[in-house]
Amino acid sequence: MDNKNLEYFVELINEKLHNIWREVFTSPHFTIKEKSGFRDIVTTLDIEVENKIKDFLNDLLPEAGFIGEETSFAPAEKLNWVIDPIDGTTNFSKSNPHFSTQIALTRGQEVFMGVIYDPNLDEFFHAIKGKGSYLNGERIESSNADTIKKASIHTGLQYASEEAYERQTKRLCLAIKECRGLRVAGSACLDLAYVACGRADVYWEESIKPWDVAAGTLIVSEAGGKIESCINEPFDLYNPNILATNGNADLIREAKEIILF
Ligand code: LIP
Repeated sequence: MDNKNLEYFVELINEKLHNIWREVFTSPHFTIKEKSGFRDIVTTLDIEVENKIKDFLNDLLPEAGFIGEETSFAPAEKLNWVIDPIDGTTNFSKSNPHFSTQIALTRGQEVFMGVIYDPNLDEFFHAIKGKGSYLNGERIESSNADTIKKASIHTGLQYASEEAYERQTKRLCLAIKECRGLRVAGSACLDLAYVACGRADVYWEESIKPWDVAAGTLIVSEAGGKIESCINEPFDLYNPNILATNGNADLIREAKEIILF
C-alpha cells in the first residue's frame, strides 16, 4: 500500500468526516434500537453515518471490502475498511459529547492507516504505518509515566462471561488502590487515542470489536505505545481483548500485575 496514497486518503477522509458531522449536528434526529441486549444499542444515525462513509470509501478504493459495526463483515484476510461510525453510541444517545468515528484500512492483522475523529472537540487523530501519529496534523507521543501510581487508567465494562465479570471486577478493585486515576469514559477509540497522546497511560477492555480498536492500535503503536492482550493470549484484532500502554517497561510490568493476575 503506497504511503502517498494513504496520505491522500487521510486528507480526503478528514474533510469527509467534518462534512458528515456538520450535517448530523444540523439535523440530529434519531431513534434507538437494542441489538444483542440492553447495553448494545444502535441509533438510526449510526447506520446513516456508516452508509455515507462506505459510499465515500468505495469511490476511494473500490477493491477494498468493509467490516462495519452496523452493516457488513467482509473476510478479515481481504483488504478492508474497518468502520465504527459512532464509537460511544450510548454517550451519543444521551447527548454526552464523548464519542468518535473510527476508520482503519486493514488486511488480516495488519493495519495500514487509521483515523479517529472526535467531532465535538474537532480532534482528528491519524496514523499511517511507519509514519508516526498525529492530532490535527501535530505529531503526538504516548506519555512517559513509569509507575502505576502516576498512571491515569481507562477501561470499559464489556464482559462475555461470569468468569470475565469476576476478572474485571477484581481488576477494578486492584486498580482503584494502585493508580492515580481510573476512568470508564465509554469510547474505546478515544481511550486508545488518549493513550497515544498522553492523556491516558493505560487502557484495557475485554470482548470488544475490531471497529473499536483497529485504528487505535496503529495510532498507539506509532506514538510509541504498546498493544497487547489483557488476557493470557496473543492480541487478535478480530477478537480483541486489549491492553494498550504508553510503552514504558516499568509501567507495563506494574499494570500487568493488576490486569493479568
Ligand atoms: C463502545 C465501546 C466501549 C465499550 C462499550 C461499547 P460502541 O462501542 O467503545 O469501550 O465499553 O460497551 O462497545 O458500541 O458505542 O460503538
